[in-house]
Amino acid sequence: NMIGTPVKRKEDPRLLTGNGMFTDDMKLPGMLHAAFLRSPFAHAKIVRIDTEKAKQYPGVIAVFTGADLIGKVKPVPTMWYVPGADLKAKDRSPLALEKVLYAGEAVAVVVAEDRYIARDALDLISVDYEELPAVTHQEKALQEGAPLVHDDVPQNLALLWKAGEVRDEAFEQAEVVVRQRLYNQRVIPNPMETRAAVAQFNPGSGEMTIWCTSQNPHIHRMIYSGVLGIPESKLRIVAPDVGGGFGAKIATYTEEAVVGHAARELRRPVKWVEERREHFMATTHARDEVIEVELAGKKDGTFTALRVKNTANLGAYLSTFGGGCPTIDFGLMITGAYHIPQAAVVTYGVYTNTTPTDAYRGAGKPEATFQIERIVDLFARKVGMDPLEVRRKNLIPKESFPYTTAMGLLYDSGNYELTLEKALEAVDYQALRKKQEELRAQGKLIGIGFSTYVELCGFGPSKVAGAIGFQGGVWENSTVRVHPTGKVTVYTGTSPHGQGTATSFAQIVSDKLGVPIEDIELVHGDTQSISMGWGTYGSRTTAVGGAAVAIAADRVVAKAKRIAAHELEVATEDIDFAGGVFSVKGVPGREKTFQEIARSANFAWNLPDDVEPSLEAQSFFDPSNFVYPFGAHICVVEVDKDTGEVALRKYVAVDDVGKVINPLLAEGQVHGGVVQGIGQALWEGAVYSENGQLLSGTFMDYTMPKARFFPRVEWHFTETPSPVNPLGAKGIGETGTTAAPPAVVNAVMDALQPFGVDDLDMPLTPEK
Ligand code: MCN
Ligand code: MO
Repeated sequence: NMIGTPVKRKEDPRLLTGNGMFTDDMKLPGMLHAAFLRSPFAHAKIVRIDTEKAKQYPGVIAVFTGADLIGKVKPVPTMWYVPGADLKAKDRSPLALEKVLYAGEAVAVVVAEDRYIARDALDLISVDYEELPAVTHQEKALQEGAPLVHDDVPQNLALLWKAGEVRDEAFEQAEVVVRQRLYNQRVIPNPMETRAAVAQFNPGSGEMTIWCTSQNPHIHRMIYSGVLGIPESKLRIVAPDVGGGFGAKIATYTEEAVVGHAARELRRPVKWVEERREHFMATTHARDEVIEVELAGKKDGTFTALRVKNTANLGAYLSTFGGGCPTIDFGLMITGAYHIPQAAVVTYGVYTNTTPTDAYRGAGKPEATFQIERIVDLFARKVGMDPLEVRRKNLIPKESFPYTTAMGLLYDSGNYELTLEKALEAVDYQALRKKQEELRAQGKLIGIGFSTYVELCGFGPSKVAGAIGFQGGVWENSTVRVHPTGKVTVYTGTSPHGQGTATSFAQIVSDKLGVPIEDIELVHGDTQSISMGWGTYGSRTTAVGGAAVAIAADRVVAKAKRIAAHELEVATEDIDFAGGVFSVKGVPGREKTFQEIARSANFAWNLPDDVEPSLEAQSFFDPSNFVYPFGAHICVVEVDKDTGEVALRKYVAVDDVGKVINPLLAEGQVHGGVVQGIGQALWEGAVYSENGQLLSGTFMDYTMPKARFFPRVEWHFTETPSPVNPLGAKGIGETGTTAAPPAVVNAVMDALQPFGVDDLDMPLTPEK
């Protein structure tokens, strides 16, 4: 069995020997290079743009402004339209027209013989701006008299969304109510590879190919097709090797479309590679939600009602899925892993003069988990109970599954106590508390923090998602193709960019077909390879894409069995298939290998009459529900009394993602996710000046987590299978960023308890 085995990544030998092919590695004959001029102001009128000098610069081929693109490149729309959400969506002009709405917005593009010339020529474009007052904070933007980001959107209120219901008495008559205002700060996703695009146009056929750093090429094709006015049949989007995305490469941006248009207009390929400084401003940011939470309950520690208000900063435009993160993704998960009979949420999505926000690893679920896990700790403090006991009292018990939450989601499976008990065992909880007391007596500030989370992922069950307000189906597509040699190519509509999917999918296929992993290749990230696919995000690739692969492989086996039966001159029911060998039941030695059948299927001179040639099958898989991974994370910290520095002493993660396909890759996902989550808790945070300048615009000012900050992240897992896919697998890609921030903040607040400190905003810097 390959599933469950820690197979090393098939991808690595190629990447580690420098044989990867990233977008910036592409060199096409006659290729030109683009560079974007970006607004230095957060909010300004463009009075005049003079590009003449830049156009004269030797080596410059063309300069385009917003006005040059009118009628040629359409505005880029959002994909987030939810019935019932009062939405004022603003499509994005590919290059700014009359006004710029955030520092870093693209104003013009230079296309030149090389990237240095293009970059130099940017300095020769002169733009007269008339600066306007800017607003960067969502609560200020909502106030009367605040500057308007879009003149026709009053109060800058881009969207208003509500769900759930709580009766007023639930709070008025409650024995205990705790309230807290939490700020889930703005973070800036930084994959190793910045964004990039290469576009090539064939003026004879009208066909265009865009290679770009995409997590979802088919969605990009769908949107760019409309934006560029090229039918999907003539537009090909390819994601070559992609160096990480973390959600920031889901959105459909404007630069890629502009590069495509430049290639069409100039009839030469055009490349653009984002600089890191540019990336900080031009690629979507995330989180930035002011969350006011109220939890009602009883003195014995039982929760009775939850009310949440989220005021979310959407930035200057509504990014592709920017509206989804603080609404549905966040709002439906507010009750977390607890039985809370009543719950309600309201989200105000606000335009500001900042970079648009969109998904970042977890996309709404980390914020939901943060608010519930923090308020649970504050509740425990108020009723004078150990946060562990409050959790035990309110976690949805095993017997209650399938369980419908107050927000209307169906948690179809779970065993929350199991992961909690395993985590307690791993840290030796009783002994740890005793040790904490001893060290406290010596004046040391030790804290223990919990996060018992549940996450929604595996997008998505199209019908369920449609019923709760997501529009557009998200299912998955796979073809398993067997060549005459018996070697296998698997096609998927998912688009991995670091997760190791070529390995995990090969494991799935290997178990089904009995073919060695080395004989199985994965093709992904190319709109030409399959009809439609939905990409990699929302930890959906294994649970939805992997399931499609498993089903297609089963169909291959079913067909191969019929061919084998024909060749072995028995009925199909009399054929056994195991370990890559078809054999006749009860007749030792009468057998055919999978490879032999692959050859006969393709050569086809001896097939049953009703069997078509070739050995290949497809699956379009749309699960019946989301998947709900869960777990318990425990963090131990020490706060230095003199410097305020937080040191991580221990971190234990116990996750249940159903069947684990590859424990080595899964553990890697947990390490990466936890580290990013702790990054948000302790160090990361975007900072804007009052007038909208991004002050944390380089790695000098924006602290990324570093390996030396961490103890070993200890990982354990339990396996409660998901009932909604044949693998029983749930997603693990975002569990770390979802669980870790509250575990760390709860631990630090526990450490600071002797000082009566209840809450501090992330990041928990020494200064705070
Ligand atoms: N896996 C497993 N068993 C399971 C589930 C997953 O063994 N039951 C392993 C598989 O090896 C799989 C990997 O974990 O390849 C992640 O699978 P899954 O949870 O299905 O998530 P996706 O493949 O859909 O990846 C998306 C997820 C998201 S949403 C973000 S954001 C994120 C993340 O993955 N971005 C990443 N992890 C990342 N890892 C890297 N290196 N780079 C990114 O940009
Ligand atoms: Mo993601």
